[in-house]
Amino acid sequence: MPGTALQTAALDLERIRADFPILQRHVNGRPLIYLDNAATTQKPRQVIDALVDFYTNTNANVHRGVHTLSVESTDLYEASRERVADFVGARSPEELIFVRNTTEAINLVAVSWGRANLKPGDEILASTLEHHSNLVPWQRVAQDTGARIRLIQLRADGTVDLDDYRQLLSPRTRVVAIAHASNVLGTISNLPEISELAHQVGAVVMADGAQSVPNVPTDVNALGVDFLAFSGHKMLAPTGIGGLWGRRELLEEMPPFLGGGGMIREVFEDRATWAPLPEKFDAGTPNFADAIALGVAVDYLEDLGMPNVRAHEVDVAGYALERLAAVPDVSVYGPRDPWIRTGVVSFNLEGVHPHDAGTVLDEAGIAVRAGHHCCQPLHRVLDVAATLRASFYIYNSRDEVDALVDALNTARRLYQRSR
Ligand code: 7TS
Repeated sequence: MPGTALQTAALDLERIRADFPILQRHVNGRPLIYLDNAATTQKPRQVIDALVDFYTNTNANVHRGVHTLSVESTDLYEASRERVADFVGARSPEELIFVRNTTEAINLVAVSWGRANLKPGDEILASTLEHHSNLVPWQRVAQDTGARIRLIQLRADGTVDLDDYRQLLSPRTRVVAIAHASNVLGTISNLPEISELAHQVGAVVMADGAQSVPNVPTDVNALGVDFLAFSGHKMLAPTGIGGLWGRRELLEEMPPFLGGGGMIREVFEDRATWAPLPEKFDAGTPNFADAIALGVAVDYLEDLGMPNVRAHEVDVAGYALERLAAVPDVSVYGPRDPWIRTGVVSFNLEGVHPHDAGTVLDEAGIAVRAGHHCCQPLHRVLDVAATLRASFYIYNSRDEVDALVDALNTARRLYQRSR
């Protein structure tokens, strides 16, 4: 099953790869093969140039000055909010709060919405495959409020078990915290159905879109969720910027997360009133430079077309699933059908610790992640301490999958000889 040229039906890989300076790098004397995109993606020169251009020509604080640079900076910041809001299908940019990352977005909801709405006896449902970011903030607010967390089980193929979910749902359920896509199994959750069932019992849905917004066309209204969190750094943008989309009525009711400059309407000696959305959640100087670059990243993805991004990912991940299934001693986790998962493929090589296999791959210039990927409850269910994970994005090719398989075969031979 030989790899094919740098071309899939969906994307012009040669052109895309030329946009990513880091792909020219060599690692351990070999051309870099970057397969750790679920951890963070590389940046195209359009995003890097936008940052340099902003700091070179425009830099000024936003919403604070009457001078020209501040007005220009504010206009760019708010224009970016509009583009990012539109990218996830928001009805209005006021529903899009800039945050540092997915983790901060979920903490914002858990603290602000959770403390105002949860009481003893209430239940928070999350699934077994949640990243710690969509579990630990809820555990903390549960401890503070007397609410209780219950985990929805997975089916054998790693998808969220909707029968178990239906059984757990009750009038006590106040919030359902669920990943749109798993960062280990790649499985995509059926959010429209999960949201409809949650709403029937009066619960809100906090969707963790860290692994879906970069890969899958996203429309918050079609998904039916109430909150959606995502990280810019996993979708070509700089680190330190991400988004929280929330339904306007909920965001309006919620108290601010952080207090300080920018989020107030009026301040008195002993109290203050809050600015309207989205400023209510924008305390202190925001990360405007990176927010502006996130808008450029979104433009880059929109130019490619999210359906094409998705089709390319299905092609490369599908090819990886096919090839890995044929490698002796390799077990792949999650479903075989690439259409019900994203470009994340986790696996183990029998008898070889994931960190050792990861080191052999690194010697071949291949970057993958080894570990529990911040999903310890899931790894307990999989009954392994760690896995190897290859995660593909717009610049990865079938040829790189072939190189991964060759390097895994090298690791197998090396460790079989030493056993
Ligand atoms: N949720 C999911 C599903 C994730 O995959 C991650 C990051 C997060 C939340 C947290 O995102 P952050 O930007 O706030 O850190 N996942 C990974 C990963 O799989 N490897 O490194 C980071």
